[in-house]
Amino acid sequence: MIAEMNLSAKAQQLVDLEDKHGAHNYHPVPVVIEKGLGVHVWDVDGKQYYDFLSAYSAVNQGHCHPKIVNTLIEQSQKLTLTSRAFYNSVLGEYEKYMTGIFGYDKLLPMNTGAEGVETALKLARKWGYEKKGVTENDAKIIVCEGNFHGRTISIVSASTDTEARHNYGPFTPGYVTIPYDNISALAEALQDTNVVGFLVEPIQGEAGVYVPQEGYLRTCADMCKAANVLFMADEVQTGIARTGKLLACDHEQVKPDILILGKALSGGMYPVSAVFANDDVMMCVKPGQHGSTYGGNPLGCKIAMTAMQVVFDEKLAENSEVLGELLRNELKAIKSDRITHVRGKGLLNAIIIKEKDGISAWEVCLKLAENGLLAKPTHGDIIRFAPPLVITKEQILDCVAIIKKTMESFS
Ligand code: IF1
Repeated sequence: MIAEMNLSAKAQQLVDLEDKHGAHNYHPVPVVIEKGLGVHVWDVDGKQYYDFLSAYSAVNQGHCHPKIVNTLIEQSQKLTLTSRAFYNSVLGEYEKYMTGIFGYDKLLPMNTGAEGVETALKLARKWGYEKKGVTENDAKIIVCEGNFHGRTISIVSASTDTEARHNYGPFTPGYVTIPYDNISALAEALQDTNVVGFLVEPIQGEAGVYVPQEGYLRTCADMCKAANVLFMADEVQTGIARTGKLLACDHEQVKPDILILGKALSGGMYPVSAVFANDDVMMCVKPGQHGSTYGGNPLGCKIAMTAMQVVFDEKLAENSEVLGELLRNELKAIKSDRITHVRGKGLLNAIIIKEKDGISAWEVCLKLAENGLLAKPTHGDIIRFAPPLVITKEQILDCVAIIKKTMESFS
């Protein structure tokens, strides 16, 4: 068993520095990254890697995309933050651009994914009381087992992951938890007239890239509509071309009542998240009832507009669809009794590793890193493969060769 990797003195020193002065809320793969460009990153010793995590799908446009960097430089020399106490010259243009792309009346700007989800939860409750007529404090929101929506108290209150919840109580009430990818459980939960929203990931990321059965999202959305319940899609990870369409909901022509985006909305350059809804829902929130100091700042807005333009100009959704298919086919063709399953959509993929002779997903990831490809294990036996969407066919095949060689080194 390979417990740790041999780090250079320089890398070890940087690891020790984090270890000594930073909270121990992560267990990173022992690689110290210094530089990134496109699909590649380099560590402090100059070793080059393919990035197969893409900061959990935040850098879909590739590391340090020159156009996005340029926008960052230009806008940061002009105006970065005004707060929402005043109007700024970029926000309106940004809201028009984004609502035009995604087809909603309004956008509410926030910064992180978790804030976007919090905003959606608050919106759903407000709509429930003010439009649906639910008695105050009785609103319920349906969530799924195995969900990941962020780290705030109200969001971990909706989580079923003991690690994420343990000793963080008391929790926010008002959730109904049902199994993911289960239509009859949703039908039953929707019987409760106090339910105001159903919050769901189109593909469960943290659960291990769990792709629901075809038609699940369509059926859920239709059922929510019939029950006068808001269908709320957390596309923080699946959105912005990751799964082969601009939104994962687009695979089933579903338009959520509330759409949450984050991560790749800014191409990994700056924290930008956004919540979309039509007026019937969004106009429930009045001045003073919600907000954020940085939300809607001109720097983030400009960056996000360029990041979206890159997605369209470089046809990243199309590339993700085609190369995702290729990647899965090539992974399935690798003959290794250690890989028990390959799944995913577009370039959001995972392989399941059967632990054998002390070799688990962690050891496989260490070996992949040694061979020049960075990926992160989840749940002990799953490895996510999600490269930046700017990757080429040749690079995908090169990566498949690295993965194949790595698996062969264990047999
Ligand atoms: C970490 C996971 C991925 C998300 C969805 C909201 C958020 C996330 C669907 C919150 C964030 C991240 C956070 C990151 C690990 C990562 C993750 F493994 F934990 F589940 F991507 F798969 N909705 N996901 O996936 O967004 O507030 O972080 O901006 O280190 O916690 P955030």
